[in-house]
Amino acid sequence: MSKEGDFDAVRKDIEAILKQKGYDDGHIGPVLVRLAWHASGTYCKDTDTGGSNGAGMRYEKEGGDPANAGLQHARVFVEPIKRKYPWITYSDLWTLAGVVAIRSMGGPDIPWKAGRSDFDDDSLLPPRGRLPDGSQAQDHLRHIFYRMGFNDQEIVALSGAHNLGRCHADRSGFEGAWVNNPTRFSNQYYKLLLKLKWQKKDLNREGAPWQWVATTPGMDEDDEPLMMLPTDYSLTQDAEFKKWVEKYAEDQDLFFDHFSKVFAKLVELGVYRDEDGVARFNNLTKGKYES
Ligand code: ZEM
Repeated sequence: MSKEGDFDAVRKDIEAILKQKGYDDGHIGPVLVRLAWHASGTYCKDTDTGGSNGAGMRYEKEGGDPANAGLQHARVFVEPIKRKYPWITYSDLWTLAGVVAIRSMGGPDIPWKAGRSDFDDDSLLPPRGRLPDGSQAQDHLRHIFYRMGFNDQEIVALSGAHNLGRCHADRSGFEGAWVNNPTRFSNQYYKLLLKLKWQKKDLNREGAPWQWVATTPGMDEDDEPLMMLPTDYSLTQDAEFKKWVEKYAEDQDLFFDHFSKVFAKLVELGVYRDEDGVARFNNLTKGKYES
């Protein structure tokens, strides 16, 4: 039996479940990273609501949001760890799982602090519609990520998480992976954005009308092409964003350094710790959702 607060033991147990034969590319790391991101990306700096406190996806109101489709798999994968370490909050577990997964897939170390609190019911959840929509473009990215308090450089660095994992037709409507080795963290996403000849492919699905696709020279004809969301591609169609795409394509160390900082900031959104180290809730408790 591990002692309360032994986060190193939790980290080890998360690492031990990452490889899962029969799930996607044999690895649950990418979907855990997406869980940490969606748990945090509801933050609004103007109202100081949302963010990684609360673990609201346990409730239908947030968990059933179409934007969160597929994340029930991630939550089920980490449930045995919650049962083994009942003292950890879900909001700490989900953010820690993302950080551990990134490191384990060859990514940077990311500073992580414990202390998030879980909601006891669904009365304090942020409204739906705060997460980005992949079928849109750079104006939408700015609208969504400025609301969380990120700048242009941070938007491009965060987007590099799409070096991991894939899209699932039955979750988002989009399909395929961004890179050839989607369980290895690198700056390949930026290189491919600039290098490949991207073409529009119609999907004709609600929320996912089309996406960009391309093949790399080594690929067979019947291999699944690589993909980019309209939002990913828009990073190359905007001078300020493209500048950072080029820097990160050239310099993986710079990308890892910036990604570590921005992911650490992401999982801290809306978290304020009292002197005892426990994060009470932010303005969610003050009924600010009327506006
Ligand atoms: Zn994603 N993301 N994301 N993302 N994301 C998907 C998958 C993954 C956007 C988006 O619409 C989508 C960030 C930002 C943005 C990951 C991490 C992060 C999918 C596919 C979509 C549609 C879902 C599916 O079908 O399963 C948009 C528009 C974004 C705006 C920039 C940020 C920030 C992330 C972390 C820092 C990851 C790891 C995945 C892969 C999940 C998986 O199951 O493999």
